[in-house]
Amino acid sequence: MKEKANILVLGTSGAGKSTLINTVIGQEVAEVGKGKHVTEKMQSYESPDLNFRLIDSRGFEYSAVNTRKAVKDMQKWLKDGLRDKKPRIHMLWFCVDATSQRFTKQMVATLETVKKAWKDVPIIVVLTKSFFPAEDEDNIKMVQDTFLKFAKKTGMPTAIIPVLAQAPKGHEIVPRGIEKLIETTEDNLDDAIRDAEEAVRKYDLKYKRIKSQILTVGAATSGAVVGAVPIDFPDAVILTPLETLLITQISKIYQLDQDDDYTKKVISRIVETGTVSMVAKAAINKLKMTPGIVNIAADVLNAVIAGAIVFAIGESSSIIMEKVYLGEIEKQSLDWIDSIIDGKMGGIVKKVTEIITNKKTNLSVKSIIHELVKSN
Ligand SMILES: Nc1nc2c(ncn2[C@@H]2O[C@H](COP(=O)(O)OP(=O)(O)OP(=O)(O)O)[C@@H](O)[C@H]2O)c(=O)[nH]1
Ligand SMILES: [Mg+2]
Repeated sequence: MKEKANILVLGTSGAGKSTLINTVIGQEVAEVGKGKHVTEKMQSYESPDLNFRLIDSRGFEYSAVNTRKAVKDMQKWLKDGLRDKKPRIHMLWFCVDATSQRFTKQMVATLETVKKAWKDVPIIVVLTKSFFPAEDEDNIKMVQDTFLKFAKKTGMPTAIIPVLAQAPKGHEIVPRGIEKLIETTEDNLDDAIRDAEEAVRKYDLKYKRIKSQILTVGAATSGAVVGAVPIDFPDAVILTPLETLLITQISKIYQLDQDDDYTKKVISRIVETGTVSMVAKAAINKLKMTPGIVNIAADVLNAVIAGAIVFAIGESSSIIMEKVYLGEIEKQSLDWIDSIIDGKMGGIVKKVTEIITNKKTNLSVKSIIHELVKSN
């Protein structure tokens, strides 16, 4: 049997999330309240007839504090799903109370915050409590307009569906829209599952990149680098132990097998190229001859150069290890490693030259690395 998709049901407090879930599931599974804040915890519900599970959530807007907590919880759910720490979310149902006839900038902002870790997660907007079909058109337009006007990072919803989950007592009005909601959801599930797969892959790479960068910045600004001066470039070997450690740590982030011969070869090639690279030497010589550089104290300049080299090595390692991790490499030759390092090294030295020439005050390894991170 196919694995069920997971749908996170969001919306303001009392919008009718739990009522909707009960109707879709076909049983009174989720607790429903009367304008009170009923659903405290997130819980998931399923039916053998559906290819998706519904996860009920705590509503927004009950109070500012609660909203913040609810948003944080949901943001975390989505993110943990991308990291396979929690069930993966494939779609959002965003419930908007049609009787309130308002869908605000604030609601879009809240939604965007929830989606931060995965901004392209598909959304279906459910216009709950759509008692009157005559109002559908206006309500749909209101939601569309608000998205168009205020959604900065979020695209348009996959669909906007008016739903009445439960007939009001003593009225002729009958439930509607549930079939269409289920059908639209099921029709979009395959795409949603594929997109989630891709989002998980991207998130994993981004996470690894960030972790590597944190290590790289730490190494580039460490006392060991600053203390490695004066460094005459041919003697850059002084940096080797620090670089080897950094590269090894980065290879661990990319889960490379430390006992594997290929991993060992890759690591030593990065150290070799990174410390004795002709490109690096040429770039640094050029940097040292840049007009204005003479005004900088030799030890500061050397520390900055050493920091920039370590930074370039760390950043290249991350790119290189990512390729190894993804298997996007040719194993016969290691020349591809050199071109990545040379490219990075050249780019970074150029950037450092720019920074130094534009800003001659307060030059330090920290400020340079900070600028490099920003421009990267
Ligand atoms: N008649 C009718 N009432 C509805 C419908 N949907 C929600 N309600 C009513 O609206 C109120 C709130 O509904 P809930 O389903 O508890 O709303 P919720 O979004 O889960 O609320 P919280 O869990 O507090 O965030 C209840 O009194 C429901 O009976 C509907 O389709 N028809
Ligand atoms: Mg509820």
